[in-house]
Amino acid sequence: MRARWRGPFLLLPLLLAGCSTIQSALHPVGPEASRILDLTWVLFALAAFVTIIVLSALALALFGPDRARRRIADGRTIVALGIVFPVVTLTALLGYGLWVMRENTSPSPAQPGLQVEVIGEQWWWRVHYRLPDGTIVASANEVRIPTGREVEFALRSADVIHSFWVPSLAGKLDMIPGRTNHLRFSADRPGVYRGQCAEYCGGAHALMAFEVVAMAPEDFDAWLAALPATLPPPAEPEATRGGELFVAAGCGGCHAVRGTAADGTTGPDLSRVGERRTIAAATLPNTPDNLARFIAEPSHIKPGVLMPPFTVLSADERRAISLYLAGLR
Ligand code: HEC
Ligand SMILES: [Cu+2]
Repeated sequence: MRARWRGPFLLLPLLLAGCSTIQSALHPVGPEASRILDLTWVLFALAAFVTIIVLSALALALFGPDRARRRIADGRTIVALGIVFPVVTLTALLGYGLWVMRENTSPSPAQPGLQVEVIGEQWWWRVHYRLPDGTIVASANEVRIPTGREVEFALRSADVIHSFWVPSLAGKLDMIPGRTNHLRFSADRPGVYRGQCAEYCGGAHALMAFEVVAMAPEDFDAWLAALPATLPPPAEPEATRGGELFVAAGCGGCHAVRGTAADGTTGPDLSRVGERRTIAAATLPNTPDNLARFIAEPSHIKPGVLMPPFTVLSADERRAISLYLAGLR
């Protein structure tokens, strides 16, 4: 292969990365995302049709016979194709687009299903589940939902504008300070669907992602019912020591673990951090090693992060804390 052709070929894997389906508006997994994909194809088809008409008219105007050129320059043609056609089609598309949006952004109907509040923070997601009895249970950076049931999201922001977007499940909706936006959607099949903040919100914006885990309804109900419970203290001595260090190091000033002295609310709730798939807003897989690395130098993993480094702790101490956290499940 000649050298100058090699560059573009080396870029191909980058394009193929776009074919992954975990975060793809082209692979909808629920009725809301399907409606948006339909809208996309209608817009695409119409845009292609208009492009063909415009290019044909251009070709005719440049190279066509005199009769055709006079036709195109005629006032009636210009009014029909230049004014009437765009006004009619754009009005119809606007109506269609508004209908698609209204369907899942209007507040819930009479019978509300599961309600989840998600609050965008620089640069992570605070999650509140509302239990059937009205209690609110905190979590972060991962939202679990039952399949086949509509979930109502109340979207807010704690600081600047963020945007909540899970392409496989629904359209994006901004999280605006001082206001609550509503979004409803459901997932057809169990799976993990990635979401990403879709509005630039400062330094670590690109590392502000989360995951929606759709579970079979029975599994979800059992999980939600067990969520508020206090976990038994860890069995291993190293994890027990980690729990003591967690409090002693002051982690509890910013993080809460239900049933312990740690009740801070500045950072993500860590009551069940051990069962989450990722840490630091879907930046790293959740393993004890990664937890220990993150605790030492969070800003090496996530530049700009609002958690201070804990290099004052020894490697053994960080390991003990990471084992304690990994066991919170
Ligand atoms: C000054 C407040 C503050 C203190 C003190 C603090 N953290 Fe954090 N922590 C944060 C913030 C803010 C985040 C969110 C970072 C992000 O993802 O942008 C965070 C994130 C985390 C996460 C990832 C959570 C998740 O859901 O992804 C872990 C684990 C964690 N902290 C552990 C600790 C431990 C252990 C300590 C004590 C050694 C500690 N933190 C002390 C503020 C703090
Ligand atoms: Cu953002």
